[in-house]
Amino acid sequence: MSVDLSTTLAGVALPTPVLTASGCAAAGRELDAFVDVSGLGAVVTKSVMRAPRTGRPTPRMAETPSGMLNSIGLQGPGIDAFLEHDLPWLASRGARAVVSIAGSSVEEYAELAGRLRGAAGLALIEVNISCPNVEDRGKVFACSAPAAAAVVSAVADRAEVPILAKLSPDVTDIVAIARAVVDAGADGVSLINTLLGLVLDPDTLRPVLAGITGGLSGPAVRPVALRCVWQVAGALPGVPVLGMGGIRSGADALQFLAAGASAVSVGTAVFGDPGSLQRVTGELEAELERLGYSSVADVIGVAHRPGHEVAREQTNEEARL
Ligand code: RRO
Repeated sequence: MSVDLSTTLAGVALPTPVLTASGCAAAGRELDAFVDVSGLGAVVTKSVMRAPRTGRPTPRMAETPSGMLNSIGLQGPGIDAFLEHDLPWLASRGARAVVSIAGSSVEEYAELAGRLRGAAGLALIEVNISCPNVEDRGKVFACSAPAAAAVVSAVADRAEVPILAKLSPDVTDIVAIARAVVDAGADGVSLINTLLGLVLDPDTLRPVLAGITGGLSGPAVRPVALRCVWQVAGALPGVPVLGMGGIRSGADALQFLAAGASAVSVGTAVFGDPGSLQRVTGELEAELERLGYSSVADVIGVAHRPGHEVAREQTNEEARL
């Protein structure tokens, strides 16, 4: 049996449901030495802002049990250099680009969406309204439904491609935020950004990160991410979801699809294993086959269907029980 891995995310056809995660593979160039980026579902680029940025001081990463904390602070080349060098390179490689944009005001997001009009290779825009590493926590648009909606509405007015709003798990009710961004014009949501965390040095008892707090990612956050996907997909059926948070195997990816994601991003796993995107894709195919699914489309959201039957045959051992 062969499995049809193709999927559709906010109306955009993708050959596989496994994408990079924003911030974990820059614009794909370095990753291309390990995996053919044109074979990925898409490359989700590091959030780009209007101007170049050096980001926060070092140290900017700290290891934690089953995860890591980052405090990069939106380092990037700025939209001019991105449009000149990064996006054309992805297009020349035949990769689909999901361009993540970030701003410090509604106007900056709108300008970025305008600058992306007509860009070759652009499949979707991911509107990053949930970076935890901004100096002013009051500027995390995704922590307020009206602020999130204002950004998304301005981007939707200017964008030529479907837009996904990337949300933060650090809220009381993620469904309320998801509903607000969809009502404001988002074509789907990306769930989730990192969780705000802190690590202290055991000897100095001072924060390890120069930026003090940072975003927690990796397997430690996976149940939180899966819960967010489950809640949003359950409350807003039909709203496309790109799921992410600690995925490092095909079995992990399958959980997100079953919870309602149409595609997934693999992020932190790439740092330790640059080949993980290809491995996760292969493992996902094997898992689908093992469970008797002939296509990714058939498994999306199945966890919400009471009494759904997994299609696979019982193993001999199970039959004996
Ligand atoms: O650059 C960062 O520090 C960063 C961003 Br923009 C984000 O969205 N999430 C994160 O964990 N780090």
